[in-house]
Amino acid sequence: MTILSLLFLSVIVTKIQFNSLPLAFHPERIIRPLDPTRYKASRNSMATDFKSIPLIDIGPLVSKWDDPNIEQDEHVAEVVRQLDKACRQAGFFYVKGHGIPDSLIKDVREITRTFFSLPYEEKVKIKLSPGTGYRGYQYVGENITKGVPDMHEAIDCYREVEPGMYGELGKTMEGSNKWPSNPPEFRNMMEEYITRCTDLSRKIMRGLALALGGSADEFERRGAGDPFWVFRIIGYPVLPNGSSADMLESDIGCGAHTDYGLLTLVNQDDNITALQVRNHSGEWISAVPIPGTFVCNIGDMLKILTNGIYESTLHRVINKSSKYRVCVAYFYETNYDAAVVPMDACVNKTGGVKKFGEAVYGEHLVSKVTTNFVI
Ligand SMILES: O=C(O)CCC(=O)C(=O)O
Repeated sequence: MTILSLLFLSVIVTKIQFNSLPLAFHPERIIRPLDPTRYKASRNSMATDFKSIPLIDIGPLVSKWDDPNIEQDEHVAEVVRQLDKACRQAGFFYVKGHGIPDSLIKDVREITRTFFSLPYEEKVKIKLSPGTGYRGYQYVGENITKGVPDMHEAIDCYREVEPGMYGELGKTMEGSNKWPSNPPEFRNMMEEYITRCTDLSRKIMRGLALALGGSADEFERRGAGDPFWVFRIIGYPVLPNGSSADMLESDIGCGAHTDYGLLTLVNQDDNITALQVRNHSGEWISAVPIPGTFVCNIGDMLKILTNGIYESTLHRVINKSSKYRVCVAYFYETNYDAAVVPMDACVNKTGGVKKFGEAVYGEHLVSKVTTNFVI
């Protein structure tokens, strides 16, 4: 066991640990009033003045991810070095050599386009509401970012939460996904895709664990061994002001935000540039589509764990094109009930002061989800 392993042990408190102690010892961790401002310190993305987003061939990591001698492989070491640099400088990177078939990546986008082209009455059959655990279809403008309606429609999905699974902490998110029956193959295809994205994310997280000086399966053993996931199937309509230089705030497809968890995999249309990432100077850098790749980015939980060494960078989406844009975003998270604090090793590397307080992932998610919708 490495020194970092021991440090991880002390910083991520999982459900098993909660359950092994009487609730009275730490009731504030389980039943705490939700306070969206508590994580404010993790907002203000800084990153560097990057002008472009790096592309990393993660092939060696994908093929060696479960090799017990992975740490000795020089090709993996090069991937790890590039991942580390990208996460420090931009919090964003593209990956190729990821092993998910190109045909599946494209089919997922095509079936999404087919679903969103259906009449409203058909789409609304799987309507999102608090009663569905915030799962299902949301119409254009229903999702709100910082008080402004987002110009997109979407199907939101989450890993299933069974009744009582996480007590009070899980109540808001209890439910199973609302899949459309039209197109008929939608559910099977998306479920296969989610499984593959979960596997791929685990592999990339192994690379990041190595980059931080831990053992490859560090995150799995210390708070992300039973990862929660979020999955958003998104469509951005063509906007009336789309081609004009002065777009209105109300024309933004998805307002500036950071992601909640550890790692996001974005599967975007090949021919429309719409995703933008903010650098340290406040410039918006376009994540121009690179066919066959995923755009990956770091979420708030990884920023907290690394005491800000890795960035959860602000990003937004503006579809200025004359085409309907599709994006399928998979979010790999910690365990639902993981209590995340900066890792001692990262605190030591950043001047010895913890920049963030504890964040219980499930609370963080619920505080965002319950303020995200006009419903
Ligand atoms: O549409 C995209 O490219 C990204 C969407 C996104 O940032 C999100 O859903 O959090």
